[in-house]
Amino acid sequence: MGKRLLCTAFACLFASAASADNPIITDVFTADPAAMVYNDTVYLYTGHDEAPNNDKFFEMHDWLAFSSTDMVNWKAHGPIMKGVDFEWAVPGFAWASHMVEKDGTFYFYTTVRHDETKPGFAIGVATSDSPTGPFKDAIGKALITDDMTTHTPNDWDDIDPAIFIEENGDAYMFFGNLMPKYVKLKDNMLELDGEIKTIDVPNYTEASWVHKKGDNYYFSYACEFPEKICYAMSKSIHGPWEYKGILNEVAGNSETNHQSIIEYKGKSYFIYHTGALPPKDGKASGGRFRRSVAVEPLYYNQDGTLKRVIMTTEGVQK
Ligand code: FUB
Repeated sequence: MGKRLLCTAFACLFASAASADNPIITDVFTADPAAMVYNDTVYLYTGHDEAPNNDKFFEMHDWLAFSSTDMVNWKAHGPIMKGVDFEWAVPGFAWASHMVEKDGTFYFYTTVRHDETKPGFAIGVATSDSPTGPFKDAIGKALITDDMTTHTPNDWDDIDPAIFIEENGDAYMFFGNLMPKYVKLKDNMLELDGEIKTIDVPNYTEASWVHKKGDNYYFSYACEFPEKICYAMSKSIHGPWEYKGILNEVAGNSETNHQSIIEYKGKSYFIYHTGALPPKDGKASGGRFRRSVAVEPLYYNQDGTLKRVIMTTEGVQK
């Protein structure tokens, strides 16, 4: 991982790469990236695609963590939690997640499928005192259940949490499918503080992410299907959001896309997934249910709008 095989006339050896090469992780399938910068290190959290082929559906049992100090070389920390560590969740649906730190505690918000007592998808929250876990269910029940979101009939309309914490400490959770939603969290980060509100942006599918640069708020999301990434801008976390267009086109060999946007050591990065891994060891190749995380630089225009991401196989440079 993060290493390039250098071949000379005499030998092949592993050496530190100047560029990361996409996908950045090649020994396991990784999806739905959520990156967090903490203590000068980038922590990357991913779902873990384990479907045996690209025919049926996702099979996702746990979440993985990786870290890097140069965005090129990535260290694997293994699984930080299994979906069924939420005792109320059914196996196989460890979908998209988001990590934030507040006052020394790491809060892991994530999508799972609830058991028959509250049918449909749900969002759980787990905590740890380390960014690499282990993480434990913090409240013993779901933070969001399907019956709390009735704007659309699909039972997966409450997936893909993304947290944004304002400079004054106010925290909001963005989430949704088909209808984007957000809700304020209480100071303890473990309870909702008020009603769930909807967001007015076009072509929303899922994968909400909010970041801020200067005094601009950016709401990016997977749009249409197969998914591109679109974005909107606002001067307030509460909107109104002004649609700005496509940020990233459909990613290779994957109907879904899911972005994470961070700033690290003065540069901006767009982290996403593709289906680009070739077959290995006689196993099925990457694809719609066997995805892999990739990283590109992200650039802003002078007026604060975002330049469209160019997907590459080289990835980012050191
Ligand atoms: O990985 C399962 C689901 O696919 C995620 O929750 C969505 O964002 C899409 O990537």
